Amino acid sequence: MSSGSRGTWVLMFLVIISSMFIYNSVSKLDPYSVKKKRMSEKVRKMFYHAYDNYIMHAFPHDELKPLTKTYTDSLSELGNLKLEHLPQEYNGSALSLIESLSSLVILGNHTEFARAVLWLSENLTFDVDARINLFECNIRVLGGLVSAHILATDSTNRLKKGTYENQLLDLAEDLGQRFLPAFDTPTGLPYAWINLKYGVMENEITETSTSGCGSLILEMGALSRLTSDPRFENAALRALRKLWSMRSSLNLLGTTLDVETGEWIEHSSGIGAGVDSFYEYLIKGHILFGREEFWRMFQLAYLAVQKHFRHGPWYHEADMRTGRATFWQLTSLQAFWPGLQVLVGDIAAANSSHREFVHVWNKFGVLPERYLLDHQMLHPTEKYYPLRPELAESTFYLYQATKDPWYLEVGESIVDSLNLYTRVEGGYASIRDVTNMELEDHQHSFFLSETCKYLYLLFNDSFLANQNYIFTTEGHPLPVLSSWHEKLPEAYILSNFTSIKSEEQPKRSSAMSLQICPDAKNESVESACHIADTSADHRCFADEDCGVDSTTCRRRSCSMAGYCGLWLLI
Ligand code: DMJ
Repeated sequence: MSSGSRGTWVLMFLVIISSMFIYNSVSKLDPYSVKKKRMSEKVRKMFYHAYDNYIMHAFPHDELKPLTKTYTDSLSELGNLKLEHLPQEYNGSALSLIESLSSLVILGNHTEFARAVLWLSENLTFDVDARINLFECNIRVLGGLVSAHILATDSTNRLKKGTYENQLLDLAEDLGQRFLPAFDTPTGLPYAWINLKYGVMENEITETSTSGCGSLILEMGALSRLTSDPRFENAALRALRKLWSMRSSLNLLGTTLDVETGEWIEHSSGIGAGVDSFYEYLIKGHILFGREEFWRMFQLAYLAVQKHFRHGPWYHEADMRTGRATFWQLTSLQAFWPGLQVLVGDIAAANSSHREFVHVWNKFGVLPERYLLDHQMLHPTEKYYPLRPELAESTFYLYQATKDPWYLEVGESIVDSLNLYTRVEGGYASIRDVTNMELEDHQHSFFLSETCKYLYLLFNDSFLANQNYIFTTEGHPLPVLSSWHEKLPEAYILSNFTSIKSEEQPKRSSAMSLQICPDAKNESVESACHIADTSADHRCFADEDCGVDSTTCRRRSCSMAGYCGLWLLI
């Protein structure tokens, strides 16, 4: 061989080796990182467009009216029940700012977070003559304050030393105390409405919802843990237990009830309005506090839903006494359910429902509030889309669990629709009618606390790296701390939630959730039950190679493809 051709061979050899090296390192990178970066920046800008307009035109009132660039003091109107008169004294409680606190942290804007904390510390008071909805105030205000307090005091030093002296916790404690008179009923079930200054008003209505009684435990439980005052958690627990005792023999609950008599008013229910977060708080309450009791309730409740409400990928409503179908409707709020299913590892069912919601989203451009499945048409009056987060939330959970890039596509189309139909100069406006995209002058605070947050986390989950958070129903993160767990929960045996097992050898399908079981090497991650997989790359030969999921405390198992995960047995 001549020296020239030898040189060519050596060069080719080097090119092949280096391209193999480049290929290897590139293939180890996330192939979607460019798209994720672009999209997370887009969502960041969306958040600030909504937030800055709120600050400019509505702060310190509750919510922004983006079309007229004015404000609404909505806290006392939430819950769809109107206040007869708004007391003069009530001037809003900076609701949208409170809702934005944890989003600012997730976006890494610690300066604005510090400014907001300072303003709230100096100005916020709950000693106002305002009749507020307990459930809404709990998830939005109490949850926002408690979560932000934890984010302000964890080990990350987001706030400059010495600038924070638990003011948010003091505010939360004050608010929690103002909630307590609502629970003073013969049943322990709380009134839906309470006046922050004067307590339960004379002749107050006694009707409330299942969510109103059963979705308080995360915020009030966390408040008790932080203040060492057990009254908040006890009140929420008593109400939840009473509610659970009212279930039917089918383990179903209704939608509305009377807090004085403990009798059901509306016996029909589903997984949407008035009930949704009851289910959510059973599983999340179990995750946060490690209570076996919540897990037992959740299992029975979840199985009853899958048995009586599920129809293929859809969920209809049914009478709690008979299980007979009542309304065949898809509602926008139901879209959170696939996200909840990811938490328990029922990923195949989550994926199939999520696809249907996406289909409806694509059909209308956004998700209408109510769609009549039996008539394949929109509900005549509930044609609105108030910037709800539920589909984005489920998309985020499913992407976390599966890393299937299809969910990134879904997220992108949600972002595009929001910008196309709802973005106006003064913020983001709700849609009054999805058939003509007529706008309504309202930017709900959950757009800041949830919709933007879940979309951002879908594309940039760095906030979650090596952390172990659950999100309240309003999207406020709470860390899962071993010190909050009453006892170490047992590792749960995988169960087939969705369908009854018929085969002797169940097949393992669906996706793994690497994200949920943190890296084996990371000892600092807080969990009451986490047992790392034997191998850091989560590969396995048998179930014994897999550990215990840090968030749900369920045992992971080895898939056919040789990965540990929360697998669904079908
Ligand atoms: C939010 O306030 C919460 O997600 C609640 O659980 C349901 N409704 C809204 C968002 O749609």
